Amino acid sequence: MSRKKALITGITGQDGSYLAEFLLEKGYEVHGIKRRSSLFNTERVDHIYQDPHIKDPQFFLHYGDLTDSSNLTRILSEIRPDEVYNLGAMSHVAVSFESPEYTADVDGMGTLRLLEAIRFLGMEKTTRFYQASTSELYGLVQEIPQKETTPFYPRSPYAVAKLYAYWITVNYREAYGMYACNGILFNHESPRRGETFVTRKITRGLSNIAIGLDKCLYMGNMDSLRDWGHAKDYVRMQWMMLQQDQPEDFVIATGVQYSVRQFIEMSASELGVSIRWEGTGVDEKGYIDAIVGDKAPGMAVGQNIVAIDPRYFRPAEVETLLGDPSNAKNKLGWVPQITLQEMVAEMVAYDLEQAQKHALLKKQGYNVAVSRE
Ligand code: NDP
Ligand code: GDR
Repeated sequence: MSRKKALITGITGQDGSYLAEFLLEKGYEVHGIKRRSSLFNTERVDHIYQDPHIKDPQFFLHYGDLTDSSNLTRILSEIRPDEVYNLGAMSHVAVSFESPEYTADVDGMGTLRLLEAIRFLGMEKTTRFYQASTSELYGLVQEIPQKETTPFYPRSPYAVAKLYAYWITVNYREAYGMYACNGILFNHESPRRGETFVTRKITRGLSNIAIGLDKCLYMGNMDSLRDWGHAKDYVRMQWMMLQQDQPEDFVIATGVQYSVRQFIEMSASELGVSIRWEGTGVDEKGYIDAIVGDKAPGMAVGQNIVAIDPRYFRPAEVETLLGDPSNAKNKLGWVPQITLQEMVAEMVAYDLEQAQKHALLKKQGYNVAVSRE
């Protein structure tokens, strides 16, 4: 039997890289779309890259973009994949307020372009389609916990674009009998998470502070509540959703919720740093909120390491998200295997190692800049 072929948009991102690994292990021929950039942008998949000159390669990258219909149509017609995973997106909620039109084009219209290309090529009955939908659709939550039937109330240009993508996926399923479905995924993280999402910003920032590469972590709303899982567990579910007899949309979550503040505490504790919160206000300079410092060699006792910078507040915030994954559990037998504690430990270990490498270079006299956002 010939190998199954999968096409992943967003393969260079967090989920795309884990999904590519997962599908290669399952024996798939894996194709991914990468964007042209002025610097290499394949760091997350370099370890699974295969030289196209070797015999029988199973991993292929194609230049492309979700804003380019003819490019998508050509790639699809060349590969004729059994499964398409649409993970590509401008995925940062705060940035979507800065670039709303681009976000709508990539995240909303991009999904339509892919679906329409599949239909145009006459592949709507043979190619299965997964859409990376999001808990951000619930935005201003109408029900706790959120499940597949909870009404949507998006709160950002990102979420509004993803709402279009959600419904156009449902529409192509109903109108053309396509096997197309939405995974409504709650936040999921890993050491491969982009550095400006809150969890990675925290584990990386605190690791840098712990060894003296930086002084302070500047945060936005630390009271927002999220249901955080591990990306590895969530990509397994993306694949499972395309292996059913009938297409169906599923919520993927852990069913447990923590605040950003608690995530900071867990990460600090993993680094052996004790945190004492001093206040909750915000002044015009950004209120210094946490005072710390023992054990960590790069910190002074009593050093202020966490401050609020109102620049990180969003024009409209999603205060609380908590998913109910019971449908995925009952119908597909999916349960997350990695706990939040284990994930925090993995992320901190990774970021501490990176920080130590930087510190070593600095000690050797190299000019090391620690970028933050
Ligand atoms: P990332 O931001 O890590 O990855 C996004 C990917 O999309 C990258 O490969 C990026 O390429 C690519 N991309 C961006 N713009 C375009 C474009 N115009 N054309 C083609 N590709 C593009 O996101 P995640 O891996 O975390 O998330 C994967 C998907 O799941 C996204 O759609 C996200 O919105 C959604 N999602 C994520 C959740 C999470 O908690 N992680 C939860 C729910 C949904 P490049 O590397 O060049 O930037
Ligand atoms: P989110 O993730 O917006 O939920 O979207 P993010 O990690 O960016 O924010 C989570 C919460 O933390 C608060 N926050 C901060 N966030 C960032 N990035 N930086 C800060 O300094 C900061 N301080 C506080 C935010 O206000 C927010 O409440 C992610 C993305 O992966 C989406 O693509 C995906 O759809 C959803 O998760 C589910």
